[in-house]
Amino acid sequence: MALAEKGVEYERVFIDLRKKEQKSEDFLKLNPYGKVPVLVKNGLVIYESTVINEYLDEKYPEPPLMPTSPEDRARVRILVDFCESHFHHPWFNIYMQMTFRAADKRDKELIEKSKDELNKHLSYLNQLLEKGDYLAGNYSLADIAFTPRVALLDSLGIPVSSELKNVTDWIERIKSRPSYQSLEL
Ligand SMILES: N[C@@H](CCC(=O)N[C@@H](CS)C(=O)NCC(=O)O)C(=O)O
Repeated sequence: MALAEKGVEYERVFIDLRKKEQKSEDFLKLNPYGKVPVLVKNGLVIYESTVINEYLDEKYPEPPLMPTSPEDRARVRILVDFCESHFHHPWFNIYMQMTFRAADKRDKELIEKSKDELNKHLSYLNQLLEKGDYLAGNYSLADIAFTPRVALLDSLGIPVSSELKNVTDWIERIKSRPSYQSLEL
């Protein structure tokens, strides 16, 4: 989405996680962590989505995906970290891992616990969204960080409560952006 927002041309290379292609010798040469995404550009290799997105915002400044003041930038970074360290890990990740398992091998208690925890985090986002259309002022890397997670909630069986109207509207707002539409998911 960051690439699309910036209007940078790119080629997507799909890595099949279920086939563990991310742990292949060739892939590990790009990212020793064995995880997607990785940005490859004329021999330059960058991994970790937060680092990739900040690189893209610095390299292609228009349109900006970070605010200008150090204080507002810190706020965006806190939200990106919240997404990574509290929303994705552990709960979203646990939930996703469970759905990868055969139905009889799923831990139902853990599934319910992760749904509850994710909903608590969504309530917090709902509060933040009282102040505006996006998480931290203008559309930013904070919204982008959450996109691959929140866009999947419905299809993963974690419907966002209708009480969290700010969150449902925000997800629709993100999905209606040309950058999201261009992903051809
Ligand atoms: N902190 C990393 C996390 C990347 C990550 O967890 N990627 C997942 C897919 S969303 C992955 O590649 N999982 C496969 C694996 O861990 O083997 C980032 O933001 O880039």
